[in-house]
Order: sequence, then C-alpha cells, then structure tokens
Amino acid sequence: MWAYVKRLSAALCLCGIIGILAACGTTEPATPANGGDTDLETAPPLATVPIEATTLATDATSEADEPMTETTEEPMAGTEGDGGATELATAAEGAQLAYTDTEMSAPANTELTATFNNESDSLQHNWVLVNGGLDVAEEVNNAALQSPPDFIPDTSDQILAATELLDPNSSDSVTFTTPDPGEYIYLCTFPGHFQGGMYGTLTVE
Ligand SMILES: [Cu+2]
Repeated sequence: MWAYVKRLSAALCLCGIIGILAACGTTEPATPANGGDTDLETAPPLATVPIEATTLATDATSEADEPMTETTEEPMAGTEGDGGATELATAAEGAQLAYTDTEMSAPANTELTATFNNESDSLQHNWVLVNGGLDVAEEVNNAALQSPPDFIPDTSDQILAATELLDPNSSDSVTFTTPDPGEYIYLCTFPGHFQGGMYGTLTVE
C-alpha cells in the first residue's frame, strides 16, 4: 500500500515535472512567438526595402536621365570639336597686352578660320601666326617694326596667317590651312605688344 502511494507520488511528481516541462514547452513556443516578434521586427526593414527599391528605381531613373544628358552633351562636344576643326577665336580685352586665349589647338593640314576680336577700348592689335616658335616670332616682330602702318612684314615664309591691324572694338577673320603637327606662336606685331607678353601658342595636332 505504501509502495503504491510512493509510486503515485512519483507519478504525480512526474506529472508535475511534465507539467513544468509542458509549461516550459508552452513557454518555449513563446520564444517562437518572440521569433514572430523578430519577424515583425524584420518586417519593417522588409517594408523599408521596397521603399529603398523604389528609391533605387528613382535613382535608376535619374541615372537613366544622366546618361541621356551625357549622351546629349557628347554630340555637342563633338560639334564643338567639329567647330574647333574649322574655327578658332580669341580676343584682347581692356588695356591688357594679352590674348584671352594663350593656348589654342587645331588639327593639322586643315582649312581653318581664325577670328580675333579686339575688345580693347583703346589699343590696336592684330593676330599673327608664325611658322615656328618664339625665335621666329621675335624675328617677325622685329621685321614688323619696319613695316608700318599695319606692322605685317613681307616675310610670307615666316607668317602662316595674319589678321588686319584692328582698331579698338573691331574684329577680323583669316582663313588658312594649318601646318604639320607642332607648336606655333601667334603674336601681336603692334610695336611693344609682343615684348609686353601679347602672344600665345597654337598646338597643331
Ligand atoms: Cu597688340
């Protein structure tokens, strides 16, 4: 009889333990419930992802626009390049003994029109491209002193192109065929201006 009670007690204990385990088991499912909470916590990021995806889609649209803009700019640059193939332009401003462009470039052996705008209000200038570097420019400039009133010396082999001597606020264009690749100096041959620094380099490529 006593033994039966002990077994019953043991059985009750087991039931209690099982009950506890069951309770634990019931508690554990609560963890998956927390896992569910984790899922819920994950859900907002998931909800954010579509927003980011939308943002990315918007960015993709923006990026799609940008290449189109670049594509639009490239032909324009190409047009400018084509323009550069046939035209050059520079100017002189105010009382400065200087061209606004001291470095220009052009393709070799190509017919090209150079335009010089004398935007000075007080000084006469010209644009003379010589067939060589600073040494040739100096020779042409010295010869120009003996060639008033336009200061263009009769040294056709040393001069590739020259505008007229321009009064203030006037312009002139000269069309010529560019030489072989190299660096060529252009200068203003009005007395004193070359020495004052009024020259630049045309790089022919
Ligand atoms: Cu000048």
